[in-house]
Amino acid sequence: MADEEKFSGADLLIDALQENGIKNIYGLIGIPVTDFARLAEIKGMKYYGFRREDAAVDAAAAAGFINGKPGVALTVSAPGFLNGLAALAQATKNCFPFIMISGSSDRHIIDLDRGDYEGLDQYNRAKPFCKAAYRVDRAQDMGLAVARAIRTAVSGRPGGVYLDLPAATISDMSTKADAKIYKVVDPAPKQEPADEAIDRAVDLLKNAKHPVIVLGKGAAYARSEEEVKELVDTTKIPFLPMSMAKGLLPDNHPSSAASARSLSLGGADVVLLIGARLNWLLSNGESPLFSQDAKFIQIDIDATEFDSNREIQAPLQGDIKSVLQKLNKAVKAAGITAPQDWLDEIATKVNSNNEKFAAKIKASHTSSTFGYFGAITPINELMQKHPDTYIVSEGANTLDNGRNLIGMQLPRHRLDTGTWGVMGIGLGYAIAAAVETGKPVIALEGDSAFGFDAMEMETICRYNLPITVVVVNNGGIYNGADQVVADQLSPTTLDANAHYEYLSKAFGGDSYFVTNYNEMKDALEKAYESGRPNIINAQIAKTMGKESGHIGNLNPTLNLDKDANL
Ligand code: ADP
Ligand code: TPW
Ligand code: MG
Repeated sequence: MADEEKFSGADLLIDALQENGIKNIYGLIGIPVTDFARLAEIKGMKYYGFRREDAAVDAAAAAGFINGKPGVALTVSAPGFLNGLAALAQATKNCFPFIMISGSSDRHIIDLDRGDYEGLDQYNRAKPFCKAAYRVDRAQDMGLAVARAIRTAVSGRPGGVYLDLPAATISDMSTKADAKIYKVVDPAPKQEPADEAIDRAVDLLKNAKHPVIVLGKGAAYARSEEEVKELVDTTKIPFLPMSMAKGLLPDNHPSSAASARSLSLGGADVVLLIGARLNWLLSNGESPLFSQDAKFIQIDIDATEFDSNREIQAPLQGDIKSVLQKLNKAVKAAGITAPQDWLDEIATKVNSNNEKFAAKIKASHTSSTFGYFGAITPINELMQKHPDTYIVSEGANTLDNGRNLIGMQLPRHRLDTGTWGVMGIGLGYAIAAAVETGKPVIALEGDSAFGFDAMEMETICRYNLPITVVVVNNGGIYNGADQVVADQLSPTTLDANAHYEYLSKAFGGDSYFVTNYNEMKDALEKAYESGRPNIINAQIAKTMGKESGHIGNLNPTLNLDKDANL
C-alpha cells in the first residue's frame, strides 16, 4: 500500500536533490515556487533567500566550483528567471557546474501565447545561455530530470543547466516507485588520453629549452593540486597561475614565475596549458604575450578547445587529474627537468621585480596618500596568518591590485570576476563560500562593483555570515577624478564620500571607515576576530586607478576634446 502513496512533483524534486547530496538552495521565491522552498526546509534542506536572482544564481555557481558538484538556484518565472539568466550565462562561461530551477507557466497557456501572470517561454529562452535546458512535465519524471541535470552539469566541461519547472508539475502527483529517484553513479567519469598523445607531450617537453606551465581555474576545479605539485617538483618547470588558479600551488612556491610573467610567457618555447583556455585573458595565444614559434601542450576535458586560438601541437584530452597521473609517470621515465639557465634567467627577473614590488608596498604603509596598496596589503598580511580564509574579488583596479598583492596558499580559495570579467558576482560568491565551507570570507570590492549587489549585505547579515566586505572607494568606475563637461557628472563618477559601511549597520552588522594603512590593518583584524558580518569602507584618493585597470588596451578610445566645456 505504502508504495502506492502519491507525492507532489515538489516533494519528489527535493527527494531527488537530497538523494544526490545537495543540501542547499539559493533563491528568491514567489509564484509558483513559494511552497516548494518551504517544503525544502521542512524536508531538511537549507534555503538561502536572496534579494535579487542574479546573486542567488552566482551563489549556486560558486558552490559548484567550490564543491565540484552542482549548486542549486531557484527563481520565480519570467522576470525572476530573466534576472537569473545573465548569471546562468556567465557562470556557464566559467565552466561552473550548477542547476538553475525556475518555476514557469503551464505550456498550454505559453504555447498559444494566451498571456499569463509572468508568462514566458523560459525553456527556449534559456537554451543559448547554458550548457543544456530541460523541462520536467510530470512528477513521475523527477528522478530522471534531476539525474540528467546533475550529469550534464558536471560531466565533460562543467556548466550551468536550466531546469524548467511548470506550476502544474509542482503539484502533479506520482508514487515514489514511478518517480524512480536515484543517486547518479560516477557523474564525471575519469578519462585518460592515449599513449601516443602522452608521447607527443613528452617529446616536446624533453626538447624544450624554455618550458613553462600555465595553470587555469580548470586545474583548480579538477582538484589536481597533488598531481600539479608532483609535475612541478619533479621537472622544476616554472608555472604561472591564472587568477582563480592562485593557491593551487602556494604563490610563494619556488617555481612560481608569476613575478616574471612577460619574460616567462614571452620567452617560452614550450607552453603546457593545464585547464586554462587561450582566450582574451591570455591574449588569444598571440604575440607578444607568446612567441610565434612557441609550441603548445594543452590539457582540457573539451577537445573542441584545442586549436581554438592557435595550433596545439600536443593536445591531451581528459580530466586533468587522470591526465596528469599518466603524464607524471612518463615525464619521470623520460627524466625531464627544465634547463638551469632558463630557471636562472627567470629567478633573476623574479627577484628584481619582487624587490621593486616590496619597496612599493613598504612605501604605501607610510604614504600620505591612501591608495590601493595601502588598502589591500593588510588583506595579504591577514591571509598569510589565516590562509584558509576565502577571497572574493571584483572591480577593475581593485581586482588587479588584489590579484597581485594577495598571496594565496590554498586551492579554490579565490573567486573573482572570471572569464567575462563580470561585476556583481562578489556578494553572491562570498555568501556561497561562507555557507558551503563555514570559513571566513573577505569580499574585496571596488566601489562600483559593490553597488551591483550591495543589497545582499542584508542577506549576509540575516544569516549572520562571517563575511568582511572591503569597499575600496575611489569615488568611481576606474577612478573618481574624471570630469568631462562642466555641468555634468562624468560617466565614471560615483560618490567618493559615500559611507558604504552604514549599509552594514542598517542590517545589524559592523562598520568600519578607514583612511590609511594602519586604520585598515586594525579594522581588518578586528573584523576577522569578531567573525561577524561587516563592511570596511576604505576611502582612497579619487585620483587612484587607471581607466579599465590593466586591460585599458581593450578599450576603444575616441579622440575626445575633454576640456572643451570645462
Ligand atoms: P582560466 O580563466 O583560469 O584561464 P578557463 O576557464 O579559461 O581558465 O579554462 C578552464 C578550462 O578547464 C576549460 O577549458 C574547461 O573545459 C577545463 N576543465 C574544467 N574542468 C576540467 C577537468 N576536470 N579536466 C580537464 N579540464 C577541465
Ligand atoms: C555586469 C564594466 C568593468 S570594471 C567596472 C565596470 C562597471 C567597475 C570598476 O570600478 P570599481 O573598481 O569597481 O569601483 P576600481 O577600483 O577600478 O575603481 N557591467 C557588468 N560588468 C562589467 N564588467 C561592467 C559593467 C566594468
Ligand atoms: Mg572605484
